[in-house]
Amino acid sequence: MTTIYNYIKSVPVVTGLFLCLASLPANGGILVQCPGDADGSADWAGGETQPANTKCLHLSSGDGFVTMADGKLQYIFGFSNLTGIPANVETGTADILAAGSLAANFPAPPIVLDEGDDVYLTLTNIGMLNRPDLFDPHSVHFHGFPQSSAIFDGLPDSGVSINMGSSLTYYYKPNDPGTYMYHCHVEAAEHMQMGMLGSLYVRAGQNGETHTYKGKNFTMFAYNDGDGSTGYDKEYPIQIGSFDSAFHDASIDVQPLPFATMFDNYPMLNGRGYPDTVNPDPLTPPVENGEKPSQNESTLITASPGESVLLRISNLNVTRLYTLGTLGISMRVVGKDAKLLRGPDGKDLSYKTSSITLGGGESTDAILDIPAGTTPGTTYFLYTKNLNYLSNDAEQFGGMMTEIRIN
Ligand SMILES: [Cu+2]
Repeated sequence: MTTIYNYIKSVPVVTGLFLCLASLPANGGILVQCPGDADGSADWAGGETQPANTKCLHLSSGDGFVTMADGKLQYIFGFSNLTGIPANVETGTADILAAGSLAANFPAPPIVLDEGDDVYLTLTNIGMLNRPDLFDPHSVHFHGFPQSSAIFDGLPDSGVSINMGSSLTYYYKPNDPGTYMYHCHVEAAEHMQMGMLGSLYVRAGQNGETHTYKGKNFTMFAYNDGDGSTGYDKEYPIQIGSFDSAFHDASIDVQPLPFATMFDNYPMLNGRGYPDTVNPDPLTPPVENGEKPSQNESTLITASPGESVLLRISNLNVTRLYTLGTLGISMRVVGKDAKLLRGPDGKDLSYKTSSITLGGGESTDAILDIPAGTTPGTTYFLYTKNLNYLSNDAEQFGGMMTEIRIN
């Protein structure tokens, strides 16, 4: 008797497919693709060879908790870094699930690329342990990336998003240096309010050359300026963000989410309110995370007299614009939205200011030129000029502020 199965089996291509599936390792949907890396760790430790100009990264998406500066616990969705954990081996799935569960970071791990890199970024969707009723896919959207291919752009409408238990390796070729940002683009207003945001920047191809600007030699530059005018000694990614605690509480309590009344009461830099912003270490992790660190990015800026400090500032906040300002030292704005501030004829459009205003999705490259005669021990502040947001909910003298310490 000819069954459908026997019929299918008789087709050589389909038989081949069955054989292929049978030969896959028993590691479910987690497959990390990274040239030269055999074990799926997204690195080349243990004798593997890294191809030139190649970067790999393995991120998880899932849930977890962070602690606000006033002690309030907040439930979040977010990304964490799984790079270095072998995924494509017998124990890979168990190891990845253990590392990626309740591991959400806020902000997401910063992604640092070099112009011209071949970038392979694998996202594994672990799922939300505290919301087993949800089956949300997630994605990575490289915001402002000018050479995006639809399939790797993270928009669920025009590309793909990653279901729970699955992974996808995104490919990028960043040819334009500048300060970008990344976020999940699935149900963006919800997933971004919940914390799926991070810094991303592309270092300039001009790095390594020596250019002299105003009597100082530089080998690192924000952009391919040709004249050293975007040269810097140190760089700091700073992401503006803020949370509406009522929204996060409704999420963990499985209640309707208050989209129309979204009102952020925790203004932050790199996922912390002052004074947590100046803590150089990861914050003490909440026990609710199984004590996995979830707030790893300090915003303490330190510099020596005479140094030039590049602030790579981005805003991925959902609800409003924020103004960041300095007191006693000006910012030299050399780039906006990942573009060098130059006119079509090459005219220098950079400017000095003590305040910049960014809406969601905008970025600014600002250089602090610390005067050579600055007294060590001097502290400047970088803070929001929306003074009501210098707060951690009901607590004042906090919020969106950090220190620039001259040593
Ligand atoms: Cu998401």
